[in-house]
Amino acid sequence: LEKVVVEADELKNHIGNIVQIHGSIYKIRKMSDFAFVLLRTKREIVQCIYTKEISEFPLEELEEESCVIVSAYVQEESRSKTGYDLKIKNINVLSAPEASSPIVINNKFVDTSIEKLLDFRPITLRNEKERAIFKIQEGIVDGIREFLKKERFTEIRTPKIVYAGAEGGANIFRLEYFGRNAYLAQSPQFYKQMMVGVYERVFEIAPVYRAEKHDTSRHLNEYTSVDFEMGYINSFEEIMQTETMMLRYTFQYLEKNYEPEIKLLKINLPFVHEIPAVKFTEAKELIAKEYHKEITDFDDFEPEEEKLLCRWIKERTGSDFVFVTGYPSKKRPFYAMENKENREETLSFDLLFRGLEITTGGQRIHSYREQIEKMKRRDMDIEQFESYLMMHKYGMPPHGGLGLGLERFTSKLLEQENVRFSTLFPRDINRLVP
Ligand code: AMO
Repeated sequence: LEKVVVEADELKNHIGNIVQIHGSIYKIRKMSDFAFVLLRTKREIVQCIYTKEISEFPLEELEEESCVIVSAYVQEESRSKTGYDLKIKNINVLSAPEASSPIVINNKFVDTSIEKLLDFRPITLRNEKERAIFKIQEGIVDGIREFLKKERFTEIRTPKIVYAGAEGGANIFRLEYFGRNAYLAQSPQFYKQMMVGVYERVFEIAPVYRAEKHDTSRHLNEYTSVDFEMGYINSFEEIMQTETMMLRYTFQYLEKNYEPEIKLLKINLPFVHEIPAVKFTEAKELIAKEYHKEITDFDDFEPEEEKLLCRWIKERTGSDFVFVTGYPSKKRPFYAMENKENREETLSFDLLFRGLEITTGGQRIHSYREQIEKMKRRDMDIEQFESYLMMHKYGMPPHGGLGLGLERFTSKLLEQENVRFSTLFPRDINRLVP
């Protein structure tokens, strides 16, 4: 019999052959006269069978989390889910662990606190479900990227060490840069706008930094921002339309390419048709009226209000998403374009998904004069922003875009309680290690 080196997803093509496949021993489950040896490969957990008749070594020699090359016979078996059994002939141990895992990682899920789950991240991620989360996240990014490229967006990479904050507020990390002040980018806002003047449509998927001092289930200090920016738009609604199509495309992409993970994590993929939109002020009043909630903050949503609005929309329309438009100017950064009819209001929006804000977007000011005027009204140091204002000064099309928080999006898709579950190695106010 010929011995071939195979990947897990090729096994079905090798019934009747002896194959070699490598991976880590995920779990050994002893039965009365044989044992299941589960092999963790790149994406699949492969079930192998140890039997005294075929296997040429004692089972006691095997240890969980050993890295091995398995030689096995792929035998047709109609009772098996896969249509075959993988009977182990021999195992070559390449590396054995020094100690056994301090946390049980090979059950259906890792049964521990979120702190331990994250403290032991390098190994807890080996759990089948834990690692599937980040395959889904990969699929989200691939789907988004494929969609945006199809729509003729150019992918860019912008600096994360910057000279000024783009989003305002106190949540900016400072650092010393060869004797000068520098910051960690809160967003690629300035740079993606500049690149609209170059490529018309651009996007970036990269880390950004927010010095959030609050320990909440939705705030990270480092997260992945999915940003796009497009020129020659007629209105900010065009950005919302593009995001709607992007989400629809991404869910289809996941459905097509991530079936095993969708099944394993029991993901409920939302159906995206048209996403309902409500104006900010109307949403505030609606929540107050429907849920007898007193409005305490007239300029922003409280987390509870985001949840209630989503609930209301879901019950009325069936949509898991809702756009909220016309956010108050004073809560939006200086680059946001205002509604000419009502200066208190911006031509911007947020997208809420299953109770949480996952996107902010809108139209930007493209006129140099208008931008300078607004900055003056805000008492900003115009000189400091000279390099940003260059694009306005030397010609810019009407444009707008958005930023979507990848971890928030993933965690809501997976209906998790905390954004950290969808962050490989979260950075929060208490966490820098691992
Ligand atoms: P904003 O500051 O609203 O907008 O951020 C956009 C999206 O990023 C996510 N997000 C976060 N995720 C995890 N932890 C955080 N601390 C955190 N902060 C924000 C959210 C949010 O909706 N430049 C604009 C976008 C634009 O207009 O293009 C911006 O950064 O999902």
